[in-house]
Amino acid sequence: MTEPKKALITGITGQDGSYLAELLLEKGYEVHGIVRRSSSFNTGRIDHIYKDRHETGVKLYLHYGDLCDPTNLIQIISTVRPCEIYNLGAMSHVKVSFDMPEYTADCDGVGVLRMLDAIRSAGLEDSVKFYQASTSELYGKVREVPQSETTPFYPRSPYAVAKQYAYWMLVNYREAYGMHLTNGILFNHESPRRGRTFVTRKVTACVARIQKGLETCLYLGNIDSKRDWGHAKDYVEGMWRMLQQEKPDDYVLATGETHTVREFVEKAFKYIGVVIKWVGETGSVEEVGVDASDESRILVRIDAKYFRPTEVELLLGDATKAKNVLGWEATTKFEALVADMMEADIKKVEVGDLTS
Ligand code: NDP
Ligand code: GDR
Repeated sequence: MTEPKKALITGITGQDGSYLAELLLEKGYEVHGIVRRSSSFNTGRIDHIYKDRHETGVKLYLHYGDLCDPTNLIQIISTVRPCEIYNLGAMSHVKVSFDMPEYTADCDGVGVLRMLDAIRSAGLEDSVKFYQASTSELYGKVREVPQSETTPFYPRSPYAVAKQYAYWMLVNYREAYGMHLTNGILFNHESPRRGRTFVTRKVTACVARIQKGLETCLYLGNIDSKRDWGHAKDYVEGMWRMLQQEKPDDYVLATGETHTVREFVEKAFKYIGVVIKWVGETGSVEEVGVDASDESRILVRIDAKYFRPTEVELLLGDATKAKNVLGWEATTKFEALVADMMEADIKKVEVGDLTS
């Protein structure tokens, strides 16, 4: 009997890590994940597969570690000796990166260099295939639409600058040492497992709670920015396909559609039968409902706290290369994505899982 392929995932407890772990287990991989030590449980997104491991022999193993701890990374990679590594771990919140720029640089930038050097220290540079979670945030200030692998970068946040360092580290090590290193330049992708501080999930969770009378108003920042939103399940399939290629390369994954945050909010309310009527200038109080003077009908308000010092106004991806080379296409588009997230959050509210 042949040994199963071994994959190592950093960020396995996050949105993408959890879907990717499921996908690789389905494909018969032995999956190893790096988990940060936390004073409270942080494995909620993978508990279902970890429990299965005890009951049905699913091959999932977790290791404590951190991208800021090089000795620990060398130890894990040398011991596990994976053939594929998916580096999804990151301080992934763009707004928070303005509050924690140095930590973000350490984790999202230098952390990637630590992973690459840990592979070399373990003597695996000729055998490992490495996926780096690069991002459409690299494009930042609009210079070309749609954005593809050849669009120049102009990062607009400490997060994006750190990710740009990582991107170029991969390119450099690929050219310098011939390693199989691939950047997946992924546009926004969401799901019912999306963290609740990202705008899509913040909206769907809040709208579901408003429907049940648990909340009265949704507070948002810039509702005019545009994003190319896909479904995380589609995107982890794309990550895997990238590492099945004989040669490493960089690929954009995107839906090819762009929508404003405003449209996302409208669709989410429409899902619960509320038609939004926006009033006021952008950036002022927004109002919904029939009677504009009725305070209780104001379901969305703008709060300056959620604006970023520099914003990425427009993201729209061109995933033609991924389609041609990987045979990958986004299967879930905007309307279906909102519906999937709304359906899940309404269910969560019903069973008491979204109490705050
Ligand atoms: P999440 O924020 O849901 O998950 C991030 C993961 O990284 C979590 O498992 C988190 O652990 C872990 N992590 C955070 N800091 C460290 C650290 N210092 N050491 C080790 N692990 C750490 O992000 P997503 O799943 O949405 O995204 C996955 C990756 O893809 C990220 O790198 C993100 O920047 C990138 N990306 C995401 C896109 C998206 O739209 N989702 C688009 C493009 C790129 P814990 O659970 O303990 O917090
Ligand atoms: P983004 O996602 O910054 O694109 O990064 P996020 O959902 O945080 O913001 C999207 C847009 O919505 C606007 N916005 C708000 N955002 C948040 N979080 N909260 C609000 O209240 C709010 N109101 C308006 C933002 O200004 C922005 O324009 C995500 C992350 O997953 C990154 O890790 C990843 O690299 C990129 O997507 C691609």
